[in-house]
Amino acid sequence: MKKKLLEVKEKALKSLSEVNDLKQLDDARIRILGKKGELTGLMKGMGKLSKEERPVIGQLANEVRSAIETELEKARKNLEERALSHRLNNEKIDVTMPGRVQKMGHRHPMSIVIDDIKNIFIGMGYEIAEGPEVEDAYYNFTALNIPEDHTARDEQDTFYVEGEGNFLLRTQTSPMQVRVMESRKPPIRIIAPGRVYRSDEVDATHSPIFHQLEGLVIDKGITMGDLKGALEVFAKELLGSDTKVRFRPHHFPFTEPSAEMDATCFGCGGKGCRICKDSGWIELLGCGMVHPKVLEMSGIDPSVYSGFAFGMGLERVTMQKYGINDLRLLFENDVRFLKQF
Ligand code: 2U9
Repeated sequence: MKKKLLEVKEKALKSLSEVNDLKQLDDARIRILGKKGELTGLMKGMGKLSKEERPVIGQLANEVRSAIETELEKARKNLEERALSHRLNNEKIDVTMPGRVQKMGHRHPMSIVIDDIKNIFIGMGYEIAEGPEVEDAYYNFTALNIPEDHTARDEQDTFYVEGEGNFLLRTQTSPMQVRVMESRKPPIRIIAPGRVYRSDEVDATHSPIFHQLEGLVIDKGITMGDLKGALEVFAKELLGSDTKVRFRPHHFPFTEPSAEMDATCFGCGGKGCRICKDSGWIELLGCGMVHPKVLEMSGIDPSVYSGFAFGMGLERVTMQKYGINDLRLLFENDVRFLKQF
């Protein structure tokens, strides 16, 4: 047994000194120390030894094993160092090769318009309020004075979320303003930009996802005069200082009175052109004085405070500003389209 052990050791050390790569080293390890390896086989036979022999041979077997393991480790280090220096010698970097040109990205036209509008309102002292796109129907409809039987609540128009509660993908950014009214005392002066969702088929003017920007101002003594002043300044900053605005009566459940605001066309200055379909005016936004019931529901006393609100569809503003005639172009992210702005 002793002789056999010493033979295995000698053979093992010899074959380890001859290995040329990591694969050969691994093969040798398995051949010697593996489950069916030479040393393992010998050690399994130790059970047959006498009581006296067992500890002596056992110790020798351990010494042999540890000598082989030390040698294995040494050989592995050697081979790894050899492999590294081989790579360092052969993989030289050719510093004369031309670099890879990184293609520059480009801001999306919607991002440009959203940032422009945000900056105009920040300049007038408004804060930006952002919030959840999955909303409670209370914030999206009820708190905005939208009746239970209103068509906007219909499943044909709104994406409801299955499960407990009455959750939906917000159809407007107004629930954000309700959240701000509930959580803060006036004066409030905010804009809420963001993605909104309506169950619509896709075509040149409709998409189930689009972007809105709404605003809300609440304080003591806010009047329709404040609304007109703020929105006229906004239109002049966005479309040019020669821009004029006009207000037409309208109806929204959350504002009373309500109006739509048109601006003189930035394409022709009001003379009539392709952009304004020869009318000289472009429809820019909806607006109105916040309905007293809406204030009251969010805990603001309408006998002390009043406010105005407005809302615009950002795709439409972007398409008008850049003369884009198909909404789908804004969602396709085709670089040939994007790099034009
Ligand atoms: C609260 C109270 C009132 C937000 C408003 C509009 C008028 C409006 C449309 C423009 C084009 C939506 O994207 S669009 O289809 N919006 O005309 N939005 S007033 O009024 C509010 C909001 C929140 C608490």
